[in-house]
Order: sequence, then structure tokens, then C-alpha cells
Amino acid sequence: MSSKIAVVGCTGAVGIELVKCCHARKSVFGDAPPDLYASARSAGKTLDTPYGPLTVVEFNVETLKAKAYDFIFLAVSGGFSLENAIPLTTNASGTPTYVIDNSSAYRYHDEVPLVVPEINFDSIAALDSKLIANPNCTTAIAAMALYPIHQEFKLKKLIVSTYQAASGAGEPGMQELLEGCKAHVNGDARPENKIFSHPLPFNCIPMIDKLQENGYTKEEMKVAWEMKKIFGTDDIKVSTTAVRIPTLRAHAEAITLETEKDISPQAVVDCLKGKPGVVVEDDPANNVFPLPLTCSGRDDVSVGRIRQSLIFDNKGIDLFVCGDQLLRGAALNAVLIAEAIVTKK
Ligand code: 2RA
Repeated sequence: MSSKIAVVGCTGAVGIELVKCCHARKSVFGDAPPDLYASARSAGKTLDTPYGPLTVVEFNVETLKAKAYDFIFLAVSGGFSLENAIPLTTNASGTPTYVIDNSSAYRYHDEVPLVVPEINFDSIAALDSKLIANPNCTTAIAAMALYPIHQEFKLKKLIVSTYQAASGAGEPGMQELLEGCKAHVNGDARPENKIFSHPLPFNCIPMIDKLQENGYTKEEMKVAWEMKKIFGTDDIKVSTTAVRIPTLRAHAEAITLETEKDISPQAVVDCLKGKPGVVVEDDPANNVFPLPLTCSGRDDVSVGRIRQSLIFDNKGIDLFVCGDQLLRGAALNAVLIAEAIVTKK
């Protein structure tokens, strides 16, 4: 049986990847393409998709409720989600509609599961919720590598430094980086910046999202808040510095971790071996390690540069993680949630 799927916010970078991820899982969802919704500005446009050309329809909550979708993916602003996500979980036929929201609107609501399917899929049933929050990209990518380590060695502390791609600011962010790079090589040392707070080409910007009262940014606090909710523990201390760098679509993160039990680089390699969604690429002598370039367009999160911590000794590890921001950090994670709902029903 095929699933009825809608993608709301289909013209953005995440929306486009959502459609591609659904197509890549036609064996799970069936051959029918998702219905595509966006604002009035994009309605009537035709998008080239792996299903062929598809026309964008203007979003209207009643239209979607009447269609009784199995899954609605939201790749929209937090304000839009706050207004529409809950109404969309009920439909005219009375069948369940799962709404999977990529915004941060409901991530910290106790009654809404925040899900990385390989880690806490069971929280959906436990909370009996049709609204499911997709984590922030930085958290989702790190969580894939860290959860198996947490299960085996119990994490106590994480120090995370991020190297975040322009795609975190959507298609306009990627365009600003590309155009700015062209302007820069043509002699403009300070190309125009509208999306980012400073020009991104040949630069890095140590501030992503709004400043919080404690001096951290919201992007940095999201890693702490979300990791705890996904892992189901308040016992892990997380401190993050989030930095935007001039890469296009894969986030990288240098992580120092402290564990309760003894840990070694080989034990981490053994622990991550065969875990779904994670690959170890760690042969630094031959220049093999995770790179934004090689991780772009790939489903798996890559882990490398695994070494014993010089601070936490035999209870600590330093490692480097990299993952496609638009895939594992957004669209793929959302579609894998839907896939798990279909296959585990
Ligand atoms: C960023 N975390 O990279 C955001 C996107 N979700 O800006």
C-alpha cells in the first residue's frame, strides 16, 4: 500500500531534498509523488523532481485536512508550524496524519517527541503523538555518532565546536556564498551579505542564531537541549561553539567527550562499526577523515580523527564528525521517521 504524502515548503532547500528522499524510498512509500505545497508566491510553479515535473499548490490548512494524508512534512518557519502543525494532525477521514516538523517550534514541548529514528523512535508511541519534531541539523549529525558511544561508555561531558555550512541558512544562504565567492575572486574583498551577519567567503562567523542571556547562541544551546531530550537524560553536560564557515552543505563538528567508563580509540571504532547511518573514515596517515566535500549528498554521517583525549585521558576521546546538513540534518531524518512508522506499524 502506498502512503499519501504532502511536502509543505517544497521550494526551499530542505523541501527539495524531502521530495528526493521520498523518491529514493519508493519501495516503502509507493510510486505516487508527494503533493507539493508552498506560499501563494510559489503556487503554480513547476518543479523538476525525480518523479518528473510537479506543480506547486498554495498551502491551505483545510485543503490538506480534506486530503487525509498519512504524512505531512513541514519545511517552514517556526511561526508557520506553531499555527498549523497541530491542526494538520487531524483530517477529514479520521485516519492518523503524522506531521513531521523541521522547525524548532515544538522541539522543546514535553508532549512532542523529538526524534532521530535510529535512537528514540519509541518516543513517538510513548508520547502517543502525531506531531513529531525533527532535530536541529547540528544535533542530529552529532547524535548519530555519539549515541552508540553513550550506550556503551556513558557520556558525561561534551565540548562541541561546529563548522557549519551555508545550507543551514537555506538556498539563499548557499546562493550568497556562491555569489560572494565569485565577487571575491573578482576583486571584491567584502562581498555583499544579506543572509549572514558578515560576508562568509574566505571568512568564518562565530555566531549562529540569536544570542541568549547566558552568552551562548540559540544554535549552541540547541545542541545541549536537544541531545538531552533525544538521549533521554539530563546527565550529559554540553558546551558548544557554533561557527558558520564557507562550505556549501555539510556540517562538521569537532567533539571532545568525557565518559564514565574507560574508552579508547579502538573501542570507539568497534562500537560504531555496523551502526546504521554511521561510517568510520579514520586513516589520517593516508589523509582519510570526514570532509564536508565527501559527505555532501551522502546519507551517512562520517566519523574520524578518533584519538585519546589529552584532557580526560582514558575516559575521554576527541573525534571529528561530518554529515550532510540537508539530509541527515533535516530531510533524510524526517523521511526516515516516516519510513520507520510505515515499516514498524
Ligand atoms: C544552521 N542549524 O546551520 C541551522 C539550520 N537548521 O544555521
